[in-house]
Amino acid sequence: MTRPHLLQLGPYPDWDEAPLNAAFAVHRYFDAPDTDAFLHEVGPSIQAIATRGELGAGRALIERCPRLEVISVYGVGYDGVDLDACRERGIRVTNTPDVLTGDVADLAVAMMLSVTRGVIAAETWARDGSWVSRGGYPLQRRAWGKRAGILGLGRIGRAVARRLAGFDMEIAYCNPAPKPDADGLQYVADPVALAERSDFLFVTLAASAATRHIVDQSVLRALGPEGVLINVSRAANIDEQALIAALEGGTLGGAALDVFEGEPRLDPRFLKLDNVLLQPHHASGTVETRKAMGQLMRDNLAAHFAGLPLPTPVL
Ligand code: 8YV
Repeated sequence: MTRPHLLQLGPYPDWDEAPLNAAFAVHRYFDAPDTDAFLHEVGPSIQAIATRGELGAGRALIERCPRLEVISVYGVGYDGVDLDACRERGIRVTNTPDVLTGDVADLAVAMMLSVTRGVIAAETWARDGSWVSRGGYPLQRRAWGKRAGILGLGRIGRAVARRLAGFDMEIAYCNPAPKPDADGLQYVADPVALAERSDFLFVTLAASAATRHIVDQSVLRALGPEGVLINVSRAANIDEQALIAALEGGTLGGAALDVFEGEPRLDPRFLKLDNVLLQPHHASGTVETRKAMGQLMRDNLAAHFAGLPLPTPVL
């Protein structure tokens, strides 16, 4: 039986590459020295695209693949996939929800603790002799018992809230509409109002054109000089220029970020700031979760080509 032709947009761990290569005729876009020439050659044969959350698949690429039937995203976020282009041609889109929720929520909480207790700089203090030469580490800010805001009460936002309940925090959330089953969390209709009543503001919102820069200057101002922003969603949900200005000017207490505009390259101004924790977009990055993501990505592709219902369809 001939294997369907698949365009692979980025690398996967070896444990995913092997089964993908066994089931598909894989064309590695990211290895091509000249992607335009590569697409000219293989584009007409492509029936499936395997991509990752942060890589997506834009209209121009989709248009180069006239036989494309399905795009399978290794990641829960599909904001990088041009859904309109897919709808126009009846191209199916799948993602990997649920399997990564716990790990993303774990890292969000770790980031909160790390930034408010100065865990990274304290480690340097112990390691570089400062403890001996300068004495005890400067006092930090407490996490437990404070007020947390969850911007976006989806699967990941709920998992963050469940974890924070163990920190005896007052937790509120903001969503386009109140959730009927919000586990007793307080609903706040407006992001500025949520930031005003938060010490820690978690951004766990699925990104879309409608949420672009939802965390803007006014939200950052409301969070204030003692407030901390934690983003494990997408950089586009935050006005990064306003964020850097607020961190530089001290009008925002701190930030812990797993996602950046133009990642993996960071705005160099971030590197000069000591009130920001920088993480390399790895919230879903555990062996257990990445294995489950790879499996689900392949299960979706296999179901499509077997004519079966897709396990986790977006479109
Ligand atoms: C990435 C993500 O897919 O789930 C998402 O939307 O952005 C991540 O899980 C992951 O970094 C693999 O590329």
